[in-house]
Amino acid sequence: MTDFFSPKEVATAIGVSESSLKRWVDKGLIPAEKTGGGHRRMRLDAVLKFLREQGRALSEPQAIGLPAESGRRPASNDSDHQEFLRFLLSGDESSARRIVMDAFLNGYSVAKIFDSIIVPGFCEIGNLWHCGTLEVYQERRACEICSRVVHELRRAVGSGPSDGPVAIGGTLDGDPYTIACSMSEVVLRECGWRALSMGNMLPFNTLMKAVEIDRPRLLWLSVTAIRSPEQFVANFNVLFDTATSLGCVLVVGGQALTADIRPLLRYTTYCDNFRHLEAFSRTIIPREN
Ligand code: B12
Repeated sequence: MTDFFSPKEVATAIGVSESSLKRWVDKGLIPAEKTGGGHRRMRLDAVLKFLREQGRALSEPQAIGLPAESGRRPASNDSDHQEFLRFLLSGDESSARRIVMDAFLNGYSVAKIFDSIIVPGFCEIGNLWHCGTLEVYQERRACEICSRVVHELRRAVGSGPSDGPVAIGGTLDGDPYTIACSMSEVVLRECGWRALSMGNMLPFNTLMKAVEIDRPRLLWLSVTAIRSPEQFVANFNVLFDTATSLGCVLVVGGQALTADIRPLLRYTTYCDNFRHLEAFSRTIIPREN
């Protein structure tokens, strides 16, 4: 799906005339680029930013690739995570997407969406699985849907300023968990970082190389499973020393970093949710706008 839309498509989505839309573009309310033939084209993230700032409802969200029924502005609320969970469990992907995109259009930061809607859902999935009341396929399908929803938010926040500081991250060898890692990338992108996840199961040596070659300002690690605690602690601390000697901060989070293991590790900051990451990352670079 393209990330660029014509004035006609955006006007249809919002339910205004194409000429009004073009006027807004020409006034600079929605940044647009011009094609070789001189036609205005708007990026999805620019359109969504405009909608969030103006509090505008959508009448035909599909025209810009959003789920049907999204953007009709029911206020997001405390029961969203229960509904989101219900849709995850029944495999209703478009309704799950709608809950999340509505929260985004209602002005929630991606960190708030993750902490208040998606993470509680997965915590409950873990409980249901533990009690044996959930089929394995439901858990796996929920992970698939979640990955696509997180990817959609990644498109929605855009790629950030091309001169933003670089952040890289991943999960370590023996750790197959991908969701928190991808979420960290999107949170940092929304905060103006050029963040790029390197994926999961990364051996320490290759992470060290990535830090030496890419010279990020921030390295994030999500740690949900640890294979051998002694080896983990030793390697982790070498990684910290290497990263900080190159001017990089090390931000960590994850269920496996328990109160027992954390005192043995060196890191710049530990976050137990994404709003912590959002707040910490903004102490390093100023807020955009
Ligand atoms: C999805 C899932 C899986 C999937 C993951 C798929 C994928 N693509 O990622 C798969 C199928 C791989 C899996 C496998 C297993 N799983 Co599992 N899994 C889960 C589940 C349901 C969700 C985890 C998740 O991703 N949540 C979403 C993320 C975003 O939330 P989070 O991890 O809580 O992270 C939060 C913070 O820690 C923090 N955070 C995390 N990382 C970072 C990083 C940064 C930088 C920041 C800022 C913040 C941050 O932010 C989040 C918000 O608060 C949990 C249930 C639960 N309660 O978490 C069980 C759970 C973690 N799994 C469990 C188990 C037992 C297993 C298996 C052993 C099952 C089995 N018998 O095979 C295997 C082990 C795999 C391994 N090699 O280690 C147990 C772990 C129990 C324990 N403490 O030992 C849990 C808790 C389920 C349960 N209730 O029993 N699992």
